[in-house]
Amino acid sequence: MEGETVLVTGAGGELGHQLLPALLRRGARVVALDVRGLPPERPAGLAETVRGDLLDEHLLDRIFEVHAPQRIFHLAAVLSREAEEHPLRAHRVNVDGTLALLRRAGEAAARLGRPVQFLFPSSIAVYGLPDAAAKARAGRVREDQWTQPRGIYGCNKLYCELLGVYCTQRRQRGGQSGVDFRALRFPGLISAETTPTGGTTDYAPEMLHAAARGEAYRVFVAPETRLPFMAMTDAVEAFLRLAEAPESRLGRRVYNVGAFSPTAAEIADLVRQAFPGAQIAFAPDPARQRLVDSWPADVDDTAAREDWGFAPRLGLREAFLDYLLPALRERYGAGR
Ligand code: VAH
Repeated sequence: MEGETVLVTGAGGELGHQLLPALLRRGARVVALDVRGLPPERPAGLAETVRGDLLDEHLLDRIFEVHAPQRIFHLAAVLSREAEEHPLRAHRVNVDGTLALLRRAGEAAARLGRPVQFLFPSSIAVYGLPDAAAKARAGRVREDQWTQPRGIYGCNKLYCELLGVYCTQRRQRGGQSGVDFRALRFPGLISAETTPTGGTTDYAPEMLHAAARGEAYRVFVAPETRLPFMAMTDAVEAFLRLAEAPESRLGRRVYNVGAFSPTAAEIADLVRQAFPGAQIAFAPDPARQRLVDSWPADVDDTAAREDWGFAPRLGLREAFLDYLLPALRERYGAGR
């Protein structure tokens, strides 16, 4: 990645917060785009920081003309809860925005005479189990199972996966340069450095950060709700490992990745052990419960492990003890 120009959309978000420095450490020339701009603590050394809208055609044209990115990490998205509340805006950002970027990536590849790599954060939201009983029976879900999403965000992500695969297959059939699309179906992600906005897996990081701040928290899913999660550090490492994998190693373009699959009650128990005074109550929200009941309890990530060596470093206890708790105690006060 040394010396390559990499465009990151949604760069001001949670994944971007840790991806940007990781790309800079690999010697990439990073262009960061976010509709809200980047937070003050942005990393030094970015080639350009652009505050702008992915749907601004002229802005995208300028970025591609000036920078001609060789890789794109397309993180910009309206997440699941917000997407349910604003489905049309979710479609415009999640689908129309992705299509606009795919089109320009293909055009840039033709000009460059080499493929432009397009890294896409898909989600376990593309899966749709009909109810909690089917979810329990399904267990660890493979990439080709249960892809009937119940939420608009999952529909958006699944369609964008299909668009990316289509663009890649056109390149491979036609022989001309085009898009090298690669996607990970991320589970819920937990970061010590940032808190999420607009998601449905947010209860896990929100519970943890609230306890570290000494604030009470009401969990919006039932205690028995089980979902796959991973530490943000492992998510960034997986994304970069996929990006750097030789294309010949890829048996597919869309991969599951996971690390641990606790219930919400198990997360609450770990938080209470770390912060004995934590006030955690369960108050399930029916709409959000229906959504999480349609997402798999766990994912089968064998393909990622076998094809390109995916290997998360942190299981549930290590994520808490080695990554999250030390960082949170430093962030919110050593005494907690
Ligand atoms: C969300 N964090 O909650 C995202 C995730 C599995 C869902 O993609 O919307």
